[in-house]
Amino acid sequence: MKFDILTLFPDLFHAFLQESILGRAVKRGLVDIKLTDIRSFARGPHRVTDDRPYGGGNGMVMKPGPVYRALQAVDRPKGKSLVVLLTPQGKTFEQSKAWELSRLDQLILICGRYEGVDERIRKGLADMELSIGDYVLSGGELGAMVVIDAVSRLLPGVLGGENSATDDSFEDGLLEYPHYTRPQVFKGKNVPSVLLSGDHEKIRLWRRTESLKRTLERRPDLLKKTKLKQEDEAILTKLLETKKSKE
Ligand code: 9D3
Repeated sequence: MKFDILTLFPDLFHAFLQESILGRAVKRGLVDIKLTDIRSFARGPHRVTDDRPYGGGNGMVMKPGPVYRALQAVDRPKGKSLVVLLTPQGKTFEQSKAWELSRLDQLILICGRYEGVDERIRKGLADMELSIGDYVLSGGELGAMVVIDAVSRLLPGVLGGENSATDDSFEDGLLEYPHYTRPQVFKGKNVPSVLLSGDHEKIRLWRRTESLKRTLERRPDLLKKTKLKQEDEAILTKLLETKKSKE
């Protein structure tokens, strides 16, 4: 898969792109990432990329011209390609969208800066607008990194085990169960004995119960979205009963 990043701050990406999993994927030719510096498409001796908003008001607006020309300079080989604008007004990026994007041949990410981008970029050039959540960032760069990270690890061969990605939290709509590794006792705290029992069915049930318990406590919104199996429904009913009797 080819990622193209259009940004005013290409240097922000260098360490990220060399990071272990992604860096290895690039070296193995599974992903190809190209940075385009929007400023190099700006005109005039000062290469200005922002300007004052028509109608007045605070803050600056990203000029459409440099972004337009940067996008035109992006190589678009045959295949499925999409232009995504990272903006606080976009739909919130989530795992289902990561899967959707992972089926593309090319993902072109435009990172907004300043108070916002000229509306004609948004409407004319972008196929989709994405936000990464309800908090204020300084620009779209961190958003682009989040999208690249989440999408690239879903591509075949990028993670070690082929199934690694589908085992993750959110893939079945629940939070993960607690994990433990050695030592068996740490600062006086023991590993739950069921995990040492060797009883795989008991361990599976314990983990499923802990997953449901956590999701119920911390992210009840996820439970509403996900279709639960009959076993999960039974566990959940029990959990809700014990919860009630504690109140
Ligand atoms: C004062 C109104 N703000 C809109 C919510 C202005 C504003 C804040 C932050 C305008 C641009 C930005 C820069 N942020 C992004 O470009 C951005 C972003 C974000 O701020 N939060 C979550 N996801 C994203 S993706 C791009």
